[in-house]
Amino acid sequence: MPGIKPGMTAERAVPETLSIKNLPASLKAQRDGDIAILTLARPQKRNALDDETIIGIETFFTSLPDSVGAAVLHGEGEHFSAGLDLSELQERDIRQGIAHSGLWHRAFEKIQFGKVPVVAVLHGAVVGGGLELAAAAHIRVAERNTYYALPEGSRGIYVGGGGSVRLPRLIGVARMMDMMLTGRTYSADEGQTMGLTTYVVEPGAGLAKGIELAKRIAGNTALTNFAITQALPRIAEMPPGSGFAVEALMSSIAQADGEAKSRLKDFLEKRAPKVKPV
Ligand code: 1HE
Repeated sequence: MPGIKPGMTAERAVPETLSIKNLPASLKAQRDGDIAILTLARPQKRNALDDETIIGIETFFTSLPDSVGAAVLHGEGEHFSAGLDLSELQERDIRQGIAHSGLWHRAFEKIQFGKVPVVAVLHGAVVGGGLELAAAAHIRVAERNTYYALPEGSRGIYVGGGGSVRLPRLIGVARMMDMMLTGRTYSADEGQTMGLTTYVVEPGAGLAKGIELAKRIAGNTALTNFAITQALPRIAEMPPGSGFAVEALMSSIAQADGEAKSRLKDFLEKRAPKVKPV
């Protein structure tokens, strides 16, 4: 089964092709019930991100059918992604460089502030633009062999896929500076302490975990998922007074939804599961 690794249980291993127009050969789209799976499928180039792949990522996340409630993003081969396709970094002038960065910004915005929550499943190298891509997702599942790096410093370039905006929010400016200045790498486990890794799993088990989480997320109401992925990060950046006001509005909108009312009723009438420790 393309895009599926060992570790998936039999009842889960049923993804089918998801038909999305104009996807490049470097991307594969699949569907497993109410979740969509996007696979970086250029393992011979370590899933290096060329322009057509970046445009394809934007196409995928803007074309998801309404019936999809969450997405999983992962990579074929030994590595999640080697970042920017360095063979495309030709003689760009400043204007073209800004446009190229804008292309990445637009595509990754469609992940972070797109239609559905996104779970990135990581393994091997998650470097440069590959780390910027992973940082745009809402949850990161890292197989234990994952390593994070920002080799831009040593290549004489700079992040351009939103890394300066998203990564300091996850790991802080000082850590990002160190990674870029010295080429320091971090493991999946270290990433968990720092805020890059959300879950650590054994090698080969990432996709199954990512799909399990995405299915759970897709079972939330669409309005709650919107509040969590779109309102929460914006409220967190507001001055407290504005944040409290927007939170009050968001929470009143969410609880007024018919689906919320029926879920609360289910709990009160003992039909819904209780919260349990894992
Ligand atoms: C590539 C790329 C790439 C591999 N662009 N072609 N990113 C980097 O600086 C990371 C560069 N890549 C590496 O350090 C290594 O390739 C890896 C550690 C990721 C994997 O090593 P390995 O031994 O498994 O593979 P490899 O033999 O190095 O690479 C296999 C092929 O992929 C080879 O091509 P081939 O034609 O010789 O087979 C490599 O040239 C090719 N390849 N990585 C192009 N990145 C929006 S701004 C973002 C800025 C950045 O992302 S900067 C960081 C760039």
